Amino acid sequence: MRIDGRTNDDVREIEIKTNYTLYAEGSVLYRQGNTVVLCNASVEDRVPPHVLGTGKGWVTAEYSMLPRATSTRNPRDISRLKLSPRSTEIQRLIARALRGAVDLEKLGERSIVVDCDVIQADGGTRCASITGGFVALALAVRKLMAEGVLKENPITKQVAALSVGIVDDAILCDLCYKEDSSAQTDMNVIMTSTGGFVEIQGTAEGRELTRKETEIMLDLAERKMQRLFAAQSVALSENKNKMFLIATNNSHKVDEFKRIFEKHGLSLVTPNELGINCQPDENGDSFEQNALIKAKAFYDTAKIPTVADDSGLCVDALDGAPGIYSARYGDMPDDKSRLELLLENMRDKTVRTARFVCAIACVMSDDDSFTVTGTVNGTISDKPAGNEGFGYDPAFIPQGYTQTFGQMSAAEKDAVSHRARALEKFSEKIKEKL
Ligand code: ITT
Repeated sequence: MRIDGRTNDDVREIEIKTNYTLYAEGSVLYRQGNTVVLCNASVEDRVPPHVLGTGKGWVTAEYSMLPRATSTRNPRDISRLKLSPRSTEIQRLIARALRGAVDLEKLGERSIVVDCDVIQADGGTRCASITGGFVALALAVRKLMAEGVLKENPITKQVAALSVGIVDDAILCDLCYKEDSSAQTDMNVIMTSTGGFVEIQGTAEGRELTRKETEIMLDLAERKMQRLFAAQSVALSENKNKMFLIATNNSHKVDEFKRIFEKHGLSLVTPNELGINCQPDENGDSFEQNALIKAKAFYDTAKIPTVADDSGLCVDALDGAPGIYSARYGDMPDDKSRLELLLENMRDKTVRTARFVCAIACVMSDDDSFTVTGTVNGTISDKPAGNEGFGYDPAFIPQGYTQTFGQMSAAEKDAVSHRARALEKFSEKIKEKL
C-alpha cells in the first residue's frame, strides 16, 4: 500500500472543471489528487517573429506556482526579478507538448498562450499542467470555431502527461510529492492519444535505472494514460453528465445502443473514440455476471460511467445453448459459421422455441453498479433469412411476427428486441440516478 492507500499502478482521482474563469477563451481547473492547476488559454492575434509571415500560428505556455502552493512559502519569481530555471524548463516542456497536438497551419497566424498556475502542489505539477492545459487549449479552439474564426479544427489529437517512478525498488504510477522526493527514478511521460510519445524525461538518482525497468515504466505510463485521455474527452463532451462509455468492441451492439441511447437523451462514447483497449476474461456463469465483468474492467481503465452488454440466444431444444457462449459457439470463427452450426444442430428438432437475452451492466462509480435484463421470445427458423442486424438475427423469428430479425429494419427490431427492452429498464434506473 502507498502513502495514500493506492496500489502501485493507480492514478490519483482526476477532476476537470471547465470554463472555470470568466475571461480566458479556454479555462480549466485541473485536479489530480492534491495537485491543483489553473490552466487558462488565451487567444492573441499576433505571432512571435520566427513564425511571422509563414501563415502558421503558435502555441506557447507559461508556468508558475503560487507562493503557498507548497507546504512552506516560496517567493514569487517577480520578487527575485527573474524566472526560476525550473519554471523556464517546465513551461518550455508544456508548450512543446501542446504544440504536438496542434496543426499550426490550420491555426492561422494567431497564438494561443496557455497559462498554467499551480494553486496546490503535491507532485506531478508539470504533468497536470499538460493534461489540463490541453483541455483549456481545446476549449479556446472550440470558441474560435464557434465564432467562425477557424473553419477547420487545428487540434489533431489529445496530449497528456503522467509521472511514473521507482520508490524503494517498486515501480509506481503518478507519484505524489512524498514519493517523488524519495524516488530512485522519476520519469515524466508525455503521449498523444494516437499512441506516440512527445517527450520522456527520466532521471535516476542514488541507483541506476535498468533498461528492463524503463520498459516496464513506459508500459505502465502508456496503459494508465488512457485514464487521462478519457477524463479529457469527458470534460470536453457537451453532454458530460449523461455520457457513458460502452464496454464493447462489437460495432453492431454499439449501433443499437447509440440509436436507443439517443432516444433517451444519453450519449455514448466507444473504447475506440477514447483510444482505450481492454480484453476482460468473460468467465462468469450468467449474462449478468459477464456484463458486470466487462463494465468493471472498462470502468477501471477509464473511470467514467460505463455500460456493458452481455447477450446471447438460448434455444430450448439445445438445453439453452449457445447461451452465454453465443459469441464462441462451437469455437466457430465468425457470425456466419456460428449461425450455420446452430441451424445444423436444429435440423430435425420439432420444438423450435428460443429467446434472446440481453443483460446490461452499468458501473457508475467505484461502489455503485447495477444490472438489468431484457428478453424476447421467439422461434428458430428452418433456414437463414434476411441480411439486416447481426449474429443469429437471420434465424430468429420473434413471437407475433412471421419475419426473422434479419428481415426487419433497425426500427422494427428496436421495437421488440431484448437489447431495447433491457435499455428501456436501464434508462428508467438511470433517470433516478441522474
Ligand atoms: P462484447 O463482449 O465485446 O460486447 P461480443 O460479440 O463478444 O461483444 P457477447 O459476449 O455478449 O458479445 O456475445 C453476444 C453474441 O450473441 C453475439 O456475438 C451474437 O452472436 C449473439 N447476439 C447477441 N445479441 C444479438 C442480436 O441482437 N442479434 C443477433 N445476435 C445476437
